[in-house]
Amino acid sequence: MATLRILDVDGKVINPEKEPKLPKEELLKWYEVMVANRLFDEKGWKLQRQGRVSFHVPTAGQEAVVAAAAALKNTDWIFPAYREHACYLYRWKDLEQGLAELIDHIFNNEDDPQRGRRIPGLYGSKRLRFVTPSAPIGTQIIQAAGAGYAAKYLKDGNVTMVFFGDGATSSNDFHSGMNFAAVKKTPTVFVCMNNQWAISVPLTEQTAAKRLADKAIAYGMPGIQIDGNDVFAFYIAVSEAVECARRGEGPTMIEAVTYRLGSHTSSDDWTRYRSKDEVEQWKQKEPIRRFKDYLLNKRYLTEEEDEKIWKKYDRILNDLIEKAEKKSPPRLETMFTEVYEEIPWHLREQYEEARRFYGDK
Ligand SMILES: Cc1ncc(C[n+]2csc(CCOP(=O)(O)OP(=O)(O)O)c2C)c(N)n1
Ligand SMILES: [Mg+2]
Repeated sequence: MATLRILDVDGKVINPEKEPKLPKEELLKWYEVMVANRLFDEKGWKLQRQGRVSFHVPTAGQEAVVAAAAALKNTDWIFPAYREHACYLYRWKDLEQGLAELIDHIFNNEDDPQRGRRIPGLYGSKRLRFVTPSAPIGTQIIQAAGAGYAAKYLKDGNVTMVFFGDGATSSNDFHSGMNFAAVKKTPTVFVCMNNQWAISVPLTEQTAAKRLADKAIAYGMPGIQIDGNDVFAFYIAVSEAVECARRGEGPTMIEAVTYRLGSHTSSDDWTRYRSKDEVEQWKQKEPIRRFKDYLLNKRYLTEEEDEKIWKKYDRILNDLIEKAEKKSPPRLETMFTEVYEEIPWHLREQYEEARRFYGDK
């Protein structure tokens, strides 16, 4: 099967019968999320290098994923890995508020919803049904299969969508999750963000398969490969998989072929294991410029309006950073009170000891 692509690298529609018919406002919302995500990434990287935040997870090059969230209902569950910020931001009615929460989170300040207990980048929101990921690779795959099974049992009509990387396809949880979901026909959409690398391990060392999407065959579910830098391929593939899941026909695996333009995290340096040429070539195919060209061709956007969007989010993010940096760290007690519903005795002892040591902060 051919790779699904609707927008080519110049933003031209090459598959017109598949071009989604969506209102201009919706498409501009995707675009604003993508721009805000890219700027957040650039600023987050610099903040980490300046020692102002502790860690950063780059997302540049993978922003087309926004369209996957757009193909869901708000009651569907998203189980992200750690580069799906665009899906998280899309779920906010007010994008600025979403950015504010993300910025408070990376500063691990008192308004960070996770109160500093998570690595910056591994965040979630119960309200938005965007599940906090765990660090061990692949964990979210079995969680999404299980939550899909629960949705089927409850007949609540919801779908679970899970994101994981090419590296995660080598985890036991990939096998368990895919197999369970296919056997139980759970309403789950498996999205493999194949960005070609698992830290410094290239795809060729991860699998001998021609395409990761082919792995779906062994589990008895449909597998489709898409251009993961094409917002429309994302939207159409996820919409079809979601419809199939809601009809009770079970899960689908989507392999989104994309590229991580930055380093794995702020603890990594990509120049140590891949060529500048390779990165340059992928930059030509990156999703934001492609989508922008489409919007310009459609006359949904002008160059001047585009410039205004970038400037707007640059200013918004700078203001949020300034505010977030001035906020206090989470109160000491939140480390103990927000983990279990009732504090177990051993944590209470540790809390008392911490209070004696640090005072009542
Ligand atoms: C079980 C497990 N093994 C190893 C690691 C260390 N580790 C963190 S991210 C990562 C690479 C994951 O690559 P991929 O799944 O392709 O996702 P990407 O980072 O490319 O988005 C590894 C090996 C881990 N977190 N958990
Ligand atoms: Mg990867």
